[in-house]
Amino acid sequence: MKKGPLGLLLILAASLSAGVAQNSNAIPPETKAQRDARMTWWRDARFGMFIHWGLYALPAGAWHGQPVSGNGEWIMNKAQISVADYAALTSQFNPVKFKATSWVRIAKAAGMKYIIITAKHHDGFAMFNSAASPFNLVAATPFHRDPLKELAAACAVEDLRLGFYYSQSQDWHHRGGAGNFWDASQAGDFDAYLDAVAVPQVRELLSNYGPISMLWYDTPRRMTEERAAKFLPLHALQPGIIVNNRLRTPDPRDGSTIGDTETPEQYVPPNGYPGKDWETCMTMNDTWGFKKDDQNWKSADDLIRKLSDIASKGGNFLLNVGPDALGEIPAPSVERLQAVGAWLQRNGAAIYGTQAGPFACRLPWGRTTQRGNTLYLHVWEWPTDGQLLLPGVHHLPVKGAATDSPAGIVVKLPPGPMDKPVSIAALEFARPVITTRTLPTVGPDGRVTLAIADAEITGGEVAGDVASFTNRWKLQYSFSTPAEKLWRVSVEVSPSAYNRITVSAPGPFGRSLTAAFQAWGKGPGDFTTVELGVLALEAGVHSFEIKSEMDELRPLQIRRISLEPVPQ
Ligand code: FHN
Repeated sequence: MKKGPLGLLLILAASLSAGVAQNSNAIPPETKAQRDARMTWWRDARFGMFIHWGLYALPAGAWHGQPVSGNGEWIMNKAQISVADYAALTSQFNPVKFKATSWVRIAKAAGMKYIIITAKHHDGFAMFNSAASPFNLVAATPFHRDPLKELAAACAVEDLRLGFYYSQSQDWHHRGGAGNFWDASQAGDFDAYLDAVAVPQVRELLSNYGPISMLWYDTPRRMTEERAAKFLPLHALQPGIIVNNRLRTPDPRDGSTIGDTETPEQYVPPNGYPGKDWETCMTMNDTWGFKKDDQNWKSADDLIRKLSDIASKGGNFLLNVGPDALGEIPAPSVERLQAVGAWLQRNGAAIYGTQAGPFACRLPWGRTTQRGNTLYLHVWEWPTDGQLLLPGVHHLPVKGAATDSPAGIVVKLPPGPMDKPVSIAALEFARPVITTRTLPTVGPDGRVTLAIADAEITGGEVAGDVASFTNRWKLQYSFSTPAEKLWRVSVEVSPSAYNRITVSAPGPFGRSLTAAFQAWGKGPGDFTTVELGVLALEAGVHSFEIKSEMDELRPLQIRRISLEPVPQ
């Protein structure tokens, strides 16, 4: 990483954890038509259930009576619990309320089409019957049942696809597994661990549970190409399986990796990944694994809008639940899933089997998806005059009331919202809708200028060309650049105090930078240009994000962002 010019305090940090790019699908080599056929069910599905369930549900976020910060499934690491003490939890783990059919029916009623469950997370505990290690639910707990077997049977009955999450690299229990820095008794050879535990367990998972539709690897620390190659032949045990992009560490030369799906975590990429298959995974509160004190639930309305947003960008939504130690999905999760399911019952046509909407720009009133000649308008903000502009569309629908205007057709809607929090209106055209609007790109002055109107805004208020923020905020943009370059990023801002913000552009060369700046203006409307640092961007479409990094109130206004090429 290069350091940019330091007009201000600047820290550059590589951002390679999630959302890494794929460049090929090595598993197995196939034609585009074969790949499309293999991905069809998944592309149509759009909505799946992630389940993080393991021994960590027992401490549920507290150790020796003290709350432990971080995700519930990371408690062994965060509280630096010894291998022996953590393993002792097995004697009390007895999830007698677990009922595979209940879980599968909850997912199905929510409108989810597939389930991905943690077969083994970083704690190394297998939630299935494994001959490769006795540290598993069947051998080591009083429960003695194999929930994955039961889930496979229930999914077959209810016609849901099943996939397994497997932490191939991090394993804090077995000798040699990556990630355990606090208990010397776990030290060992990483390759020996892969050969003795991870590879045999993935083989078991792909051999003993009937049809498995997806394999979801995670945190590929130390997973070189050679090490990844130990797993690749196993995938042939499940012809047609879909594998995510986290088996191998990204290639340091270009950030590429292998696998079928991009995996943005806890965020919706502003422009999706055009031309790629991708899936946002997200928690409903702030943890993946059960934590009894985490009640910071996203609302059902928020989740429905996220599903609409993700579908509008051509992605899937893998929404997490963290069942408790007795084997029950927490009630707040079930309530939210019921609400999403009810909305999908009415509006599923606008989600399942659709493709990304045709608009490159942000639509102020909502989102769109399309299937064939049908364009689905996802109306988030009902227009007070009942009229919606479809910018850049200049042919009228064959079904649906609309008139043409220089900016695009104007659709006439009924007086009030038809549904909440998203109303769907379907327009039928004689051919698929293609818009003429394009993404922001390099202007005649050689710069990329991003206006507030180009942004996806979280946590602020817009008036004219200015967004005002009083607390946590985020601006997301999509833009394209024609050539690989270094760009000096600056922001036109009206600050009132010290601020710290991050700028990131995930992708092969995209990096993140954290910039702290101190600048006082005369208050709102007094703008100054603050330079944030330098980003390296390859040619293509970028998902660019700028957000606050401070919890305290730091009032701020932003007018525009600009990227100026750095002479090289
Ligand atoms: O460390 C894990 C985390 O616990 C969780 O499993 C998520 C889900 O995508 N993945 C890792 C972080 O990227």
